[in-house]
Amino acid sequence: SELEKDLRNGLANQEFVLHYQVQVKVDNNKLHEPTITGVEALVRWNSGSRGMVPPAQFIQLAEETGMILPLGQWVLETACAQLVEWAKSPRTANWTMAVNVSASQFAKADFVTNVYSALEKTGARPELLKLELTESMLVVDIEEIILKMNAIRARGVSFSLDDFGTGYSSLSYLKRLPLTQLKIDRSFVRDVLTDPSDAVIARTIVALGHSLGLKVIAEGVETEGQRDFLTGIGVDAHQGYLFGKPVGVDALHTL
Ligand code: G
Ligand code: G
Ligand code: MN
Ligand code: NA
Repeated sequence: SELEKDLRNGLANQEFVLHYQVQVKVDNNKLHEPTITGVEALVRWNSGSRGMVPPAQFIQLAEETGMILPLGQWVLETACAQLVEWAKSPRTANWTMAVNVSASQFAKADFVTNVYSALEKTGARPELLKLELTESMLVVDIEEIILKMNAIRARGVSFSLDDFGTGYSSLSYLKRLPLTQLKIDRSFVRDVLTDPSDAVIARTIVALGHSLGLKVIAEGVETEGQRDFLTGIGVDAHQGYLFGKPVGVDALHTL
């Protein structure tokens, strides 16, 4: 297709950029003074002919055509290079970097070495890199998945389970995966103040995560009410428009 051709050229012509959205820690006694602890990298396609294309319009095609592999590696290396850049300044030196990993990228036999390679090529501190997986990619060959995750964990890289609560998650699998964080999907956050079921789901995810020794982050936090409620039920970290939209690296430093 035309889009596929453009995507291929876009990769060759370095038309992709990363935007970053802050992740914060909120102290119950200082609700208005969140501390930035890191960011999530979100890819954007700055296409010559199409303008700024959001990932919803090209990630699926990139998956279907295999282009997600070079694109995903570019994202990983660029995010790691940004960590090294941030290491130079005290304000940003300890920021973590969350990177979304697609199913086909993770499924590749060389995924583990690709992660090592991004770290070695850039010199980024592995402890600052956090890979976001989704439940849907963790259903096939769980033993193989655990081996891969353990190999990456052994280098110090951590794992967050993205969109948690929306997919199929067996609790027995969840217990065995070397995760460090659960990310409450924003569909539960949106109406958490008005829909009692969403409030119960959010509380349950926090309890489940904590009982498994995991941190819990909420995404899609847009209002102070949501922030205060989520902080109150023990959420460890927040991400959402209330704290900052995904922005280019320069705009990030003026937040
Ligand atoms: O802002 P937002 O439109 O950035 O992202 C939409 C979706 O695209 C999200 O589900 C997000 O996980 C996904 N996405 C964003 N960046 C990347 C990336 O670098 N790799 C993969 N696989 N998915 C991404
Ligand atoms: O699926 P993933 O969690 O990787 O996606 C991140 C997506 O969520 C991006 O599309 C990003 O733009 C979007 N996003 C981030 N914060 C908010 C928010 O506060 N509200 C809404 N509606 N979307 C958000
Ligand atoms: Mn994500
Ligand atoms: Na998500």
